[in-house]
Amino acid sequence: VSTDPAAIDAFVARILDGSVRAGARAMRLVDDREPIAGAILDRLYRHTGRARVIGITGNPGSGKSTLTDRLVAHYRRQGKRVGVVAVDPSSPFTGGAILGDRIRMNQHATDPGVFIRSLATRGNLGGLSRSTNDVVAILDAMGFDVILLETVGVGQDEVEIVKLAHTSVVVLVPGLGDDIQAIKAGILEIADVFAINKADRDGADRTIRDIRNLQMLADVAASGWTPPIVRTVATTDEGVAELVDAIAAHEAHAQDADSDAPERLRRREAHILESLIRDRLVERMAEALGDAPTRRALLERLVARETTPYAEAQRVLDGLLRG
Ligand SMILES: Nc1nc2c(ncn2[C@@H]2O[C@H](COP(=O)(O)OP(=O)(O)OP(=O)(O)O)[C@@H](O)[C@H]2O)c(=O)[nH]1
Ligand SMILES: [Mg+2]
Repeated sequence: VSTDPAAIDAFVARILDGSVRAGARAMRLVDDREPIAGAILDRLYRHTGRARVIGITGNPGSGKSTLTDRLVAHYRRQGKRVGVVAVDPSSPFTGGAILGDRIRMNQHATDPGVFIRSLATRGNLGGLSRSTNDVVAILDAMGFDVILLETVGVGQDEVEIVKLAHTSVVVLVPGLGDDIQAIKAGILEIADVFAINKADRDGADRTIRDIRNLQMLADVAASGWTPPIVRTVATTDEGVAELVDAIAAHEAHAQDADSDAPERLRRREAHILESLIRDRLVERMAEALGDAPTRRALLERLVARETTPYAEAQRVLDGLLRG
């Protein structure tokens, strides 16, 4: 893509037209941190905000990808176009293989109404958040109605990424036992819908009871929305239609007077804005700290107490603010 404004406009028009080639190309530009990506995203952004972003978060191996694969099939039957963003997929989609930058789910590989993209956890916190935001914005601009965002729900990165979702599904498996106590704060905060996947295993009832108890203790009903708990067996599609209904109910609740949806939309923009600023600051900090020898020399001076991190931090910040 040339930097000529007319060429950028033409490229942007192709993305808005839903061209898979142009969309994939834009994502590569984002990945490679090409400066032109910023200009493209800036032009696309006004056309975004139509897609419904659904986060699918859960522990490794809880069945997120299998469930996502099933959800795609359900939404396709409703005639919706579906984008999938898998952040750090440590295991491939069911029966799929990673082909270039596209994970192909068996049944959806040749469906033009489905676009699947994986993102590796490689950069810093802001970097991953920002790439995810950018890819979701491109899919949104391409006209995908639903965007499924699969993230492993363990680290801070993922909690950040979930802020992008309009509805966030937390996938749990039976037999969590006492673990649920450890994760309760985190999951209660982010879940709009619980999927108890692998419900073909023992212990699903117990897990559901545990969550209900936690919800009661936290008095979630007071917020106007009590996250429904749906049992699923992703491998056989059992309960997936009910999960789709629970997600739709959460979307419908956004119209209610007591919904926090307007506040969430603002929080979503705050998250995107702050990710951009943080990511650029981190980049510029790295530049300001200089090349490896310069950095090392500074660290040696710190070790020798010839200077202090307080003074050096101020010096770097002053430089950034002036520059
Ligand atoms: N018994 C049973 N197995 C399931 C179910 N759902 C998924 N699995 C299996 O669990 C394993 C992990 O499934 P994935 O969909 O890859 O899980 P994931 O959460 O995406 O895993 P990561 O991306 O590695 O975190 C696979 O072998 C699935 O076939 C289920 O409902 N019941
Ligand atoms: Mg997965």
